[in-house]
Amino acid sequence: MLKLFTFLTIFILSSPFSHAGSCSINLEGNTMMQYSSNTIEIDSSCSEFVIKFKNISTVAKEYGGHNVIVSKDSDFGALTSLVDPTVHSAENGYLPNSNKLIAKSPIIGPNETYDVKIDVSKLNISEKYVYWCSFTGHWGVMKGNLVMK
Ligand SMILES: [Cu+2]
Repeated sequence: MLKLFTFLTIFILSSPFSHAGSCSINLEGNTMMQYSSNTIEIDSSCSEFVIKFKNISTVAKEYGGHNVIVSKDSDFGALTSLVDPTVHSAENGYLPNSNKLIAKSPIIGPNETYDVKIDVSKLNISEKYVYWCSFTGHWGVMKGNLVMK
């Protein structure tokens, strides 16, 4: 009986209903070039959605920092081709300004955090969105899907 109760408690706490109305999520980037989540669901009733990003890697920012870029999946190829650390600063995610960038953070180093704020009114429920790290060589692995619910 206790086991059943424990199971039900865990089930209820982890069900999507208990998170209804949450307009933020915690996301980490680690030493293995991995995000802690490969999918982020955004409640379309949110006006703003915040990805609370933390770099938990031990690799120095200039050798392998992390960030979060939000874009349409269809713009991913064009945007990654614009990444150039010799021209653009880490503060700008090694990217030029572009209206294809829906949200972005600077490249951050170990134990640094950044709140990536997404204007949900810019998102379309029928479009495919992705979030990815614009440190050169990272986005092949550090890429996830952003899903509107
Ligand atoms: Cu990275």
